[in-house]
Amino acid sequence: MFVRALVSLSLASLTLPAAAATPNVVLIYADDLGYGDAGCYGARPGLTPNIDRLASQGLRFTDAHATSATCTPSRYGLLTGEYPWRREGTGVLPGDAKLIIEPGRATLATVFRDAGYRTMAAGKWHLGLGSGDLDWNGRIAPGPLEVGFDACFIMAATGDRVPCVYVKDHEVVGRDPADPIVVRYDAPIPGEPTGRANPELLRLRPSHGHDMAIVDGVGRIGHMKGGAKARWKDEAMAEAFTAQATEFIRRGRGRPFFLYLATHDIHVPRLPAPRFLGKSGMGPRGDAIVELDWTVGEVLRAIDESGLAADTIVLFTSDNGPVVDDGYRDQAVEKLGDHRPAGPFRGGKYSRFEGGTRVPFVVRWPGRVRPGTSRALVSQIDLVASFARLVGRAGPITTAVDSRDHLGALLGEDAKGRETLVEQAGGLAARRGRWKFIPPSKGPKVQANTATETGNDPGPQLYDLEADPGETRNVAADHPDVVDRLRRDLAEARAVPGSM
Ligand code: NG6
Ligand code: CA
Repeated sequence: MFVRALVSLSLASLTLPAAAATPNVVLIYADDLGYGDAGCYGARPGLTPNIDRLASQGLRFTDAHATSATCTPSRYGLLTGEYPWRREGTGVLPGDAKLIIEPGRATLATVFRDAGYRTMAAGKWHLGLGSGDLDWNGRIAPGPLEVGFDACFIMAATGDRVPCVYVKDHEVVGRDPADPIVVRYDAPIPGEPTGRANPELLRLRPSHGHDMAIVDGVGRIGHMKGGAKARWKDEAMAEAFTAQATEFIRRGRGRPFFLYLATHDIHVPRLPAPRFLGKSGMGPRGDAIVELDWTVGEVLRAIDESGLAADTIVLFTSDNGPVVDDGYRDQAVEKLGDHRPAGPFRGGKYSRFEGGTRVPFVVRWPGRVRPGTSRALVSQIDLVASFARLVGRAGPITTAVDSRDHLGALLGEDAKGRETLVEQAGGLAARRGRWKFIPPSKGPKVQANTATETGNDPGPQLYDLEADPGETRNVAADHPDVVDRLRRDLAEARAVPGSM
């Protein structure tokens, strides 16, 4: 295994850029966007013109993965280069969770910052803030600024979790000492209405959960009081994050920059700006895709108008696969039509089938990355090590234990990418080339609320993704040797960080 790692390293270094390069890097991280949700991945033409343009000018990957099938673990893996399942407490976090990345640890952001880049996080954070018992009315730290970002404009967790306020650097935006913010997840706040007790106050009804605090007529997860002036408007959120991102880009020339733009779209609650309503013909879920595409267009415009296109890598991807009903009655199921959010793949968000982690992934770097399609197996876990090489960082990042340098694959110089990969949705699954293995597991085969096929099965599952991308035929019984190989792969990965 060690030898294998050495061989792949030396092969990769054949494709090194001649000198360390310092292009700007803009990482657009969509939320819950499935493999099939963009036009360039099979959605109806015209739905996502900007994402499609990005893909036509760049390299579109067909076997790219988030580390996990939900948000917090994928973001943890992407930023630290350590598989989240090695750590307790990396599951979907409540909005009052403490920061789960240790300050001082190397991250994707410190890789760029240490190389002299300006760095910024805009959008969804969902990795916790503070060190426990955070006072939302005071200094909010540690957070993005303590793990490598020079600046941030974020929401703490998700659009459907309190607190429903933005945090800029170390402070809630628009906080008012006369109207202090209180956040609790353990119990309701006396005197505050809840979605459960006061459904008449809701403008968007839940289908499951989402019946605690009511903020702007929408039931959320968790309870909150105060901060009336600081509360976000859901319909203006994409605009708010996009404005922060484009302003950061337009500050432009001089030092190179790294922008991590983690959109709220297309997570629930799906409340896009009024001008996008009805644009997709698929209800608010589709309209949120149109809004996401608008964000991508604005980012590209800022880059192009600043004359930075040739010096800027734009990487567009998503944190996990798609979900249709994620807890609000927003017509997503009724209006889906023949749209297939996960494309040809089975499962979606929360699933160990491919739909859970296989996501859109596009790299544009004009003049450097030849436009086209890549079938290389790539993962967001490798961004830390790959970008570390790009910016010429010396020596390995010892804490990014699972991150490997696959810059060659990301730039289209290596058609193969990873040999193996671990996928996570609660439990783990393994990939080796065309093969996909899901070990036996208890638990429901279908998560009822979201109608997700989880991948759970009491027996071992093996799929040949080349012959059967939709994971419809379990061939474990026909290939005991392959099952054995992938079972050992998983056992090694658990025991030896970086082995897979
Ligand atoms: C679930 C929420 C779902 C979504 C998800 C996290 C309920 C019933 N469901 O618990 O709506 O918020 O967590 O999504 O509360 S993620 O993309 O941030 O991982
Ligand atoms: Ca997500």
